[in-house]
Amino acid sequence: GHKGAVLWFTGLSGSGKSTLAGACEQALASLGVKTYLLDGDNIRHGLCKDLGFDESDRQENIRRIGEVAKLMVDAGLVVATAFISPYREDRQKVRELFGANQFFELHIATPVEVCEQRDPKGLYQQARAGKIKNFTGIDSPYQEPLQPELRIDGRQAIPDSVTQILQLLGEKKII
Ligand code: GGZ
Repeated sequence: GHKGAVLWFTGLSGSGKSTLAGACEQALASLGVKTYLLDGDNIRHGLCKDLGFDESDRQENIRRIGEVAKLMVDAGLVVATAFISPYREDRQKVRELFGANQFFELHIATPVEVCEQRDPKGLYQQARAGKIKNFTGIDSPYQEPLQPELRIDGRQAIPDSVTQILQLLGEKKII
């Protein structure tokens, strides 16, 4: 058996958080853990499709995702979320929805220069050209977690990061 928990991935666009969250979901599923991945594809196109990227819309985005994650954790799932979630206060409010050892803030720490170099969707280039406003890391802030449960170097190999995260979940008696 396992307990419900949320793996709250936070980091810049292009940091690798969605890839890593997906890899964790797969690894957990193969261990027989009931998991679900919340990311931009299933949230920003549905529940949060009315929201953009100014500060108040990001705040509301993270609030809704936190509430959905809470329902899923109450149902016993290990939920992985992959959103920039750039504001410390918003992440703290989500943390407060959960009990001790239910909320794992995982900072995917990839330098903005590296994210911009990767630029898988060409968004940094568009932000530099002024075609996208309020782009995180360019003209909108990213407030790094001060005390995340784990800070992961976004440049290391995905399987190594997955191992680190599963080890933490084991230590905390989630899985
Ligand atoms: C940051 C933006 C923006 C702006 C569109 N700033 O790399 P992606 O494309 O797939 O991930 C980014 C995603 C960020 O959405 P989140 O819901 O994670 O953001 S937040 O937690 O701040 O609410 C990026 C794309 O949406 N995108 N415009 N201005 N990222």
